[in-house]
Amino acid sequence: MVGTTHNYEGLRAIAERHGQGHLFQFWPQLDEVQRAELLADVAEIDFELCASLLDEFVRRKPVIPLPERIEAAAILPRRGEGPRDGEYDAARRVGEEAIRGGRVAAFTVAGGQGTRLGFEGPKGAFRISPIRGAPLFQLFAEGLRRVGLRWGVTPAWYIMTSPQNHAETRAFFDAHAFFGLRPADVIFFQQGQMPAFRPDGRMLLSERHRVALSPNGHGGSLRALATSGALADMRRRGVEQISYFQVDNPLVAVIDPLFIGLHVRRGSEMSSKAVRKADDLERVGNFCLADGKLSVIEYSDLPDELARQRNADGTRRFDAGSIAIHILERGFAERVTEGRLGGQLPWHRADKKVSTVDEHGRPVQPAAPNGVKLEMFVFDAIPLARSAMVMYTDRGEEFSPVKNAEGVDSVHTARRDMIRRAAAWLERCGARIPRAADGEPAAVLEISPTFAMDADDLARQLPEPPTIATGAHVLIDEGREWPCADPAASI
Ligand code: UD2
Repeated sequence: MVGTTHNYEGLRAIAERHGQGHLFQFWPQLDEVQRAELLADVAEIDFELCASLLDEFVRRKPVIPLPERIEAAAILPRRGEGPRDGEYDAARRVGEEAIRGGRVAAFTVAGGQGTRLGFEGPKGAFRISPIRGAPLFQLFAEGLRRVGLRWGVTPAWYIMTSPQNHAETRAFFDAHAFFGLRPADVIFFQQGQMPAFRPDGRMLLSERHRVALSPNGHGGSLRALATSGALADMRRRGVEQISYFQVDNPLVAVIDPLFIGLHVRRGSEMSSKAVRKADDLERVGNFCLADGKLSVIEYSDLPDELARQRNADGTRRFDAGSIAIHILERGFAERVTEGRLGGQLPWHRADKKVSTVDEHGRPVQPAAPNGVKLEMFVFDAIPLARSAMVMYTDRGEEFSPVKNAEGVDSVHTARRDMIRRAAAWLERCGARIPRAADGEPAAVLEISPTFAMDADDLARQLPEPPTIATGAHVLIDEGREWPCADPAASI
């Protein structure tokens, strides 16, 4: 292997110096290919960074001090009512102008492993739509094509993968002809990784020749945008605003002119969408003012008595849940990622079961958490913004994540919510929707995002409302099938 010896000596010396020489304990028994893989893993590790985190986060459980003052944040409404009417109309126009000018790009964080979903493969390849079985990536691609049809410019799309799913994600787009997008406008890049540690600070091997590495959290996206050259590519293309969303939300509006326009007009560097929480303790981050700064406090960190607090009128005091939809100004992303440690956000510890090997190199599947993983969260960038805003959106319109195989935030609830939203849009266009006794639509409905991006768009497109019979499967699309959109794949 070219350069193996040199790499070996250099990397082993760095590992030894940081007390991690055991990563090489099986070296004499490894073949050439395995040695190269181990060296590639070790080369990924930022030993200095890891060393600086061990005492605070790994050897003991970090005590994250709560801010002294936690107050409710001011959240903009979804619709401009009364005096806001003019502002919202103007903002929508500003957003549309930015799109037409090619100044907006989409950005999907798709590096996570869909472990909870039990799906083998990149999560974006998961077939979710109720009739066509269109995968998540297809729905986002269709949303972008709709933007292109409406405003003449199809935004570039940046997709952050991880080393675990990068090749498969690219192959998936290739196999499906990029869902009709120009391949040059879909840019993939990989996020960084962190090793998992034993509680004593030693890094874990997942196999005799592999370090237990895993993605460093969606907060790693900022640094990855910079180091991959994606930010430079945006600059070349004239992109100024980045529309950020997670791969797991089939209802997301990939590009929302109103949201972009409000963000631009208010001079916000990082903007966010929120939904009203379903209950006091819903497992979403909470928007609040932490010592006067707009921030998100994870549900697990917000004391219960605060989560349950009420305003004088009975409404929930901390009611704005984070749905991980943001606009980042490109200049802001550039500013926070400057320098060697640029883009570092606070680290969060998670204790996890990590497959490893024993001292003889035999596989060990732990029954209880044996490893510490460290991740960054993108919302921790919000307090770094000179100016930041949050607006409410409607849950039924924009948020139904696919996280679990069953139960809450599952495949079932996401499909149900896609059908509910299609029904609401069709009703707005004058269609009569048959309903079951429990009020749910008694038909399977799907609207391709290429056909319409919201209810108004649908009204503009539909010559007349369709007739929908009980039990019917109604697909409204542009009449073209992409290779994976198998019409027989009705789910
Ligand atoms: C996240 C938020 C939660 C809420 C919820 C909305 C955190 C800690 N919590 O919950 O407040 O907004 O989403 O759905 O963020 N990802 C990567 N690389 C990584 C890790 C994750 O790209 O290293 C992506 C992943 O592919 C997915 C997204 O980030 O698209 C969310 O990850 P998650 O499922 O771990 O987030 P979750 O459910 O803890």
